[in-house]
Amino acid sequence: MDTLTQQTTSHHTPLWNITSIVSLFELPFMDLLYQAQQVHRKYHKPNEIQLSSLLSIKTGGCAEDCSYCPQSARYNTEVKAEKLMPLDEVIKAAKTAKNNGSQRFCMGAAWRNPKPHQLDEIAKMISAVKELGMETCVTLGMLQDGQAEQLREAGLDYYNHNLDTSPEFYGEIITTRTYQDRLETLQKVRNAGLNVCCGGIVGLGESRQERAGLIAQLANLNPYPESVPVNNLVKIKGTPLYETENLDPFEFIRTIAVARITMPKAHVRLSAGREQMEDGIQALCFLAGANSMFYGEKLLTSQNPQEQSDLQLMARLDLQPMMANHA
Ligand code: SAM
Ligand code: DTB
Ligand code: SF4
Repeated sequence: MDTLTQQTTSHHTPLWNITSIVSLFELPFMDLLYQAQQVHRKYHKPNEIQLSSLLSIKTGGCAEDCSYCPQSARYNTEVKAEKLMPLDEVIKAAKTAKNNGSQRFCMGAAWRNPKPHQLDEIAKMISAVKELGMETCVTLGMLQDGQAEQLREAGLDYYNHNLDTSPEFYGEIITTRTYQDRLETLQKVRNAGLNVCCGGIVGLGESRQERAGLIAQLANLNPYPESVPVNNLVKIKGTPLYETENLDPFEFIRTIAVARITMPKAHVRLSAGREQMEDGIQALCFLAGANSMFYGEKLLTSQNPQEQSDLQLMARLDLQPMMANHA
């Protein structure tokens, strides 16, 4: 294992090293999927899928330079900066998501980190969504001491904060915050007793070794995240990664399978990128162990499949929505 990985996981003996994870990626595709499906069946109901809806409560104008992101103020994309959404609009969107069958409501803000007065507003939103009987999740960037506790007291169930890619490739994608910053926020979330939602993006131009490096980081978190979103890069015009070459969809499926094997109890979420993905590929993602997805026609700023088409896909695959409160 390289030094950086060792440093960042030095609080315990790493369970997974890069070599063993690369070996999983290198298995014959059918063997890998078979192994992933066996692990999946041991820990999860094989025909259930967890549905989360996303809402961008603060869109655009972000100070960070994440080179995939349409919300960074540094890139000229179609996303325009907006103010924090008022509470009543958030409640309205959450009610709609609930009526459509979603069990978790995730609110995202395009911030480097939330300021204290902003966190007070977010706390109100969390409490209101929680009162509707939904699971709550937010993704607000880096957190200061005490902020995770404030969110937890408001009724937060999950905090999403992604590692995005391997420590080695990270510098090619983001320069305005470090890998260590991300690990520190994740530790704060964990210490506050919140569930951790942490994953990454594939198709950024990283190598297989680097995809394995991301999975190693996630799987070696102690404990590993309860929820692991695997995003396929959505290429947005105006972002530096717009012209990145498409990743072979089977390599994306391999990444899901390796996440499933290394983090057996986690909810592995087939996240961004489904709108651009054929039904057959999505079905293979579910076979590889994905048991969660974003439901609702919009992600944060980009399109997700229409509810009706997802309901049809689920019916064709005999997948049932997971019941709330046991995720
Ligand atoms: N601003 C906060 C932060 O980055 O910590 C929270 C919101 S941010 C948009 C949440 C995550 O969305 C990112 O970490 C990234 O993994 C994912 N994401 C953003 N743009 C994406 C894209 N074009 N394709 C796939 N995933 C993307
Ligand atoms: C995550 O891992 N993926 C979601 C959620 N967490 C916040 C965001 C995907 C964003 C895709 C690009 C967009 O719609 O702006
Ligand atoms: Fe900002 Fe989050 Fe987008 Fe990075 S991913 S530019 S922090 S909104």
